[in-house]
Amino acid sequence: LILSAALREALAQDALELHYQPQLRTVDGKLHGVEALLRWTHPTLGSIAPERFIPLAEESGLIEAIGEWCLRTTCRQIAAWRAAGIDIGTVSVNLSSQHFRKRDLPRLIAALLDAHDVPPEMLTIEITESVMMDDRTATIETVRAVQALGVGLSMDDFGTGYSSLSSLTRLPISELKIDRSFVQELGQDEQAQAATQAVIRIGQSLGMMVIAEGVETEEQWHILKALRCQAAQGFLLSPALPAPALEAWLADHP
Ligand code: G
Ligand code: G
Ligand code: MN
Ligand code: NA
Repeated sequence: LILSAALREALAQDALELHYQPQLRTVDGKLHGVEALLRWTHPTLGSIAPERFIPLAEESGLIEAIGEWCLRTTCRQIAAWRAAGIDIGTVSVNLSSQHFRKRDLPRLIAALLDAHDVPPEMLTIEITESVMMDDRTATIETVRAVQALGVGLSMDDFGTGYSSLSSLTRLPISELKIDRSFVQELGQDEQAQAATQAVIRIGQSLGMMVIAEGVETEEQWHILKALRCQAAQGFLLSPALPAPALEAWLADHP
């Protein structure tokens, strides 16, 4: 309860930060885009992991304001990169299933894209299968309305939740993210590798972009490339970085 009050205060004081993790195409190692990841450094407790404060924000209802802050900050950052002539590809933002219960989410996204003159195709929204668990028709309609804006929709942590296949066909998903629990087994476990290969094929046969998460070794990168997974992100390539550090990283990785 105390931590959620501190989080509320951090949001009010603009003390949250977004860091951006590069996603590289396996075919040529060039930038596909970046994923925006939330960071919170508490003045006395230090850095607090999103695994800890996101569930707290979801329970306390603060998640809506946090998601809105992430969308606004991302649109502002995309505008700054565009103004500086930096080609960043697509920028992905994580939203919780609660956001899709609100029918005004598509209007909010449309207003932010418009205010910052951001082309909709530069923005991707990452959702998890929990959106499907929430089987109110309003949720599905909201997801469809977001997609209708021209924004990309990505299924995060694919393969770890429930009803994986039905969520891919019932929602207008354009991108699939292979969870790092699969990636970590590549080169170690044949079954996990077969499962990863199957996921890549499913994504491709549905016309989706497939991105692997949590790539930490050269071996994982080469296996993903051989399996024709289109893009990957992970500590091997780069952690999530503050915008200025990402710009420096990009200058070093043409
Ligand atoms: O960045 P890190 O690996 O610590 O993120 C851990 C978890 O927190 C991941 O599941 C990630 O999706 C989630 N997360 C990170 N940033 C955000 C965000 O802005 N919104 C939501 N809802 N989840 C986030
Ligand atoms: O849930 P989501 O996939 O959105 O979260 C991505 C999380 O994974 C972020 O918290 C990010 O910091 C973390 N992450 C990014 N790259 C790696 C990696 O190579 N290994 C591990 N273990 N975590 C990673
Ligand atoms: Mn994600
Ligand atoms: Na994930």
